[in-house]
Amino acid sequence: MRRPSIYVTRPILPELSRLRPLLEEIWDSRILSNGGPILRRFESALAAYLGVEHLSVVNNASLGLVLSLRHFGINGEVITSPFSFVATSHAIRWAGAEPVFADIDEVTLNLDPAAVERRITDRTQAILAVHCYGVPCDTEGLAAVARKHGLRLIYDAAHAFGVRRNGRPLVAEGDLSILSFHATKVFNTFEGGAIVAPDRETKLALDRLGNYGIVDEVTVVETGLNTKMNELCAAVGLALLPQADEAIAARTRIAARYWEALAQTEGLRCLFPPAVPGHNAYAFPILVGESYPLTRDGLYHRLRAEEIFVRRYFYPLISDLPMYSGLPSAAPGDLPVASRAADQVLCLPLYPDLDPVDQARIIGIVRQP
Ligand code: T4K
Repeated sequence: MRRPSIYVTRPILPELSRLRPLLEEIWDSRILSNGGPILRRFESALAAYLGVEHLSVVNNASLGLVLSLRHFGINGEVITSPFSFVATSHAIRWAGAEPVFADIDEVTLNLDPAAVERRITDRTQAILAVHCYGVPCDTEGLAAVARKHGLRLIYDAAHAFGVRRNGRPLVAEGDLSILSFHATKVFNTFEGGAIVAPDRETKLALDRLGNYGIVDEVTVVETGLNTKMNELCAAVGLALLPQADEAIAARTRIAARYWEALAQTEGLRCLFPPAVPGHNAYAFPILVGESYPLTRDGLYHRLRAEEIFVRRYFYPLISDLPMYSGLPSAAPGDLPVASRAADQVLCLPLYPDLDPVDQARIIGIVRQP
């Protein structure tokens, strides 16, 4: 019998019994968008879940990033990680600013504060750091650099849903943090995201900028954008929130199985132990080193031949893509850690209902390719 394909991730979906009454409410009210009642309830429930006071839900993280940069009027240089999904740098360009790439730390694969500091010029206005795979950045180190040089510190927290450190939500760090609720994420609203803001004033300013800059029927005060989440997506979010803890717990169990089975494999480095308290097990990245029997791409193709669709998140480096590779900061020789990580990384399938039999098969192949 042909085995079904296995993907790197699969979305969780809300119980239909929880979603149905919300759909009926939408059908009754015919309020589909523009800060509707379900969106407002979702925002409150989400803030409570994340342990923050103020946030603005948006229609995706990419626009959330653009909106955040525009909110601070950032149009100069923004220091960022080349080891991320391309949306991070694209958002900088769409905001009217220019990405400047700095190298990452060997252990966390997130921006190295010392490398960031070396990239600062008199045009630098902000740092856009990424908590890659939900692993926290060196937030103290980055905050110190930002403070010393008067820079905004914004976090692309697309992967960091629910991550807590020392009991504190990671998304409370920095000036703003942007979450993604795309289908591929730990928590999803089909498409969506949120910006965590430090106070109500900032939240309301973000909401206005994301609603075309409209104040009232006759007053438009700025060149805004449309970043509103519709009621259907908000309903999915509201109905799914009660399942978030169990989803993270299930991911953590699966990550733990990978760790136990693979951590000692010659030539592989599993990026982080799964039992780090407060982590969300966003992904299970491995680095394929020289003493492994196959190259990273060899293992990628070996698994694909079995219809196991692992992914090379994040290869190629953003700085190697044609629209960025000409930038002075994109020279691979200046980004040695990021370049090596991009050449070695492979993300194994990880999602709450990954079948243990399938996982055992994946582990078997990775251990003996
Ligand atoms: N910053 C960072 C650091 C990010 O990682 C992302 C997004 C963003 C910003 C921007 O967030 P959003 O603007 O999207 O809110 C995916 C996602 O499209 C993207 O959201 C995500 N990061 C990135 C890491 O991955 P692809 O092109 O690799 O996705 P795709 O369609 O190949 O999907 C991967 C696998 O997921 C599929 O093989 C099967 C599964 N899948 C996917 C979808 C869309 C499903 O089972 N159901 C689905 O509906 O980019």
